[in-house]
Amino acid sequence: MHVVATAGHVDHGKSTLVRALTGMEPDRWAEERRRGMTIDLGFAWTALPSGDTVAFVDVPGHERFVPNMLAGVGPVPAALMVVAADEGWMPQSAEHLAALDALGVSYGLLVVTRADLADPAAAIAAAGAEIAATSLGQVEAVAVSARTGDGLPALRAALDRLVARLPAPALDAPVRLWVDRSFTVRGSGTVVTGTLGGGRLRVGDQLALADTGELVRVRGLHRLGEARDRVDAVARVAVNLRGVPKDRLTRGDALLTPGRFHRTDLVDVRLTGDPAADLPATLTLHVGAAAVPVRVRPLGVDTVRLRLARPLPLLVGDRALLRDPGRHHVAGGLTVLDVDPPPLTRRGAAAARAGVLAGLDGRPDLAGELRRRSLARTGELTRMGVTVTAEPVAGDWLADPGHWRRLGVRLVEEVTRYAREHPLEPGAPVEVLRHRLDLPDRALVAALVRPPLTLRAGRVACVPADTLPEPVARAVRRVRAEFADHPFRAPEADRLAALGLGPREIGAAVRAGALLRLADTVVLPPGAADDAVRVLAGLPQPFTLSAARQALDTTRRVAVPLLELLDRRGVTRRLPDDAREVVTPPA
Ligand SMILES: Nc1nc2c(ncn2[C@@H]2O[C@H](COP(=O)(O)OP(=O)(O)O)[C@@H](O)[C@H]2O)c(=O)[nH]1
Ligand SMILES: [Mg+2]
Repeated sequence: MHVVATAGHVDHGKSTLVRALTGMEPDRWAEERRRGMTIDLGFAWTALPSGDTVAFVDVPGHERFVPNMLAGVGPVPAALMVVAADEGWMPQSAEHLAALDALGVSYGLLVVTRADLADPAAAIAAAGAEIAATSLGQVEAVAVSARTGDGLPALRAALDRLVARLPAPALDAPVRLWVDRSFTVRGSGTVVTGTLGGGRLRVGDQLALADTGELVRVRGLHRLGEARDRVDAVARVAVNLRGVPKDRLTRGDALLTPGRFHRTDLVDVRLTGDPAADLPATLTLHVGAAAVPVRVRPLGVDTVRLRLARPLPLLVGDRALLRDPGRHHVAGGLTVLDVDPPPLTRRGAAAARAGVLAGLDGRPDLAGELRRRSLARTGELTRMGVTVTAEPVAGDWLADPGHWRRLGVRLVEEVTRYAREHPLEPGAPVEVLRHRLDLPDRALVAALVRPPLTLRAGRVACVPADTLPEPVARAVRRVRAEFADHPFRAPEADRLAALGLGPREIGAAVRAGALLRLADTVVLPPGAADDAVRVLAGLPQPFTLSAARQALDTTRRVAVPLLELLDRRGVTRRLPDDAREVVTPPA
């Protein structure tokens, strides 16, 4: 299916044309039929000669209903510009064309209607020239009379040529269905309709409501009035939602594939066409079927920041339109450049931002996003419309390669600096490093650790192990000298303290391999455990604690934890009667 919108001045025959092509009544409201004027969007469809189906979104032409017109045109990629042969180019022809141009609509036809009332040549020439100057470019023109039926077969053939040129929809794309109508059906509950431009919907799907993220379930789907289990883009679709209260959804809301869109109330955009120098500070942003008041902050020559009155699920590259509702006039089109722009708080930030935006074109680009953001989560980027093809550096984090290399260098510097500042600690805590490198996640610190860095017990150290500070090294040498005659006689705690060896210094010496620690303040020379096994292996097996103590020439204060250490290492074994035996004799 293809979807095409009408556009053009009021009373130029848009609805009559849709009626003639489809046999369906696009004006749904009694008031519309009574007044003979389209107020809201109308929907109708027909089969073309090729067998393809085209659905029409028929829009109102009256200037009071331009917001309705924009809601219909917003999600539709092609338009029929309708001009009456007897009236020619009119103000609303111009505003509708400006809207199509602002939205970047590039597929269309010129249909000159009421050709039974006047020679269509002048209207074709005038309208053709206006259209050629827009995003639509040169379009095919067809003159028709809905009254006589003249030109309708030619128009059907031209429609076939038009829809054949439309780009194929991305069926694997996430769904963003802009709601253009919402109503309740007795027994079914809430139904919304919209133009599905990409992706596919299935009965049973879970979708997120764009304004709150609330999850809802698809209870039923209709396409061209028929119930379906599945509807693929492009399509006009009616979605019956389970558990959604009446009036919960209105035009401009959206149904989304959960987790795939970034809701934003702040965007940086490029104005297209000839942006007015004196853009009003408040305007209405029209995108998809939504219309939201925005505050405009100029940044560069053609770039501005928009603060939206409520968040919308926008993507980089989205086309939208700014309109001045007071002055009934399309102020301009725009392309969304950034849906998650940085705050502009520092002095000069706006100018710097303008410089960045000057280099953006609204085409989502992974390398560029990473260059600007340095680090980003995969999900964050896909939610902005960026296709992620790079491997994460850690978890779901992606990094700009240059930034990542610089972080690796800085990490070594920070670890070394920390070791200087805290010589007694076994390395810098990951959290401290995360903070110093201003990283959002500890996993990133861990991922940056590579030789000469090591990560152990939540700390990053630089190998070779940092040498002990001189006073500690000196104290350790003194202690070890005192072991010379009685290698298993550990100095008392106050002796260690007198030498300047408190728990932290002892810890540093132990980690440096300069001492063996049995308990808080019970230390031996580093090879003492192995020496002890050699001594104990010479005893009659099994041996008692007392025998071990005597053989080692030491006290219970040392013998008990030393034997426990050897038990833990599996070189001695404790028997049920508290005696021990050496399991693995020393080599
Ligand atoms: N003679 C003639 N009248 C037409 C033709 N198309 C539309 N009209 C009349 O023009 C008026 C406005 O048509 P309508 O379709 O409501 O215009 P819209 O506002 O553009 O939708 C109606 O009175 C139609 O009957 C045509 O081809 N020939
Ligand atoms: Mg109409």
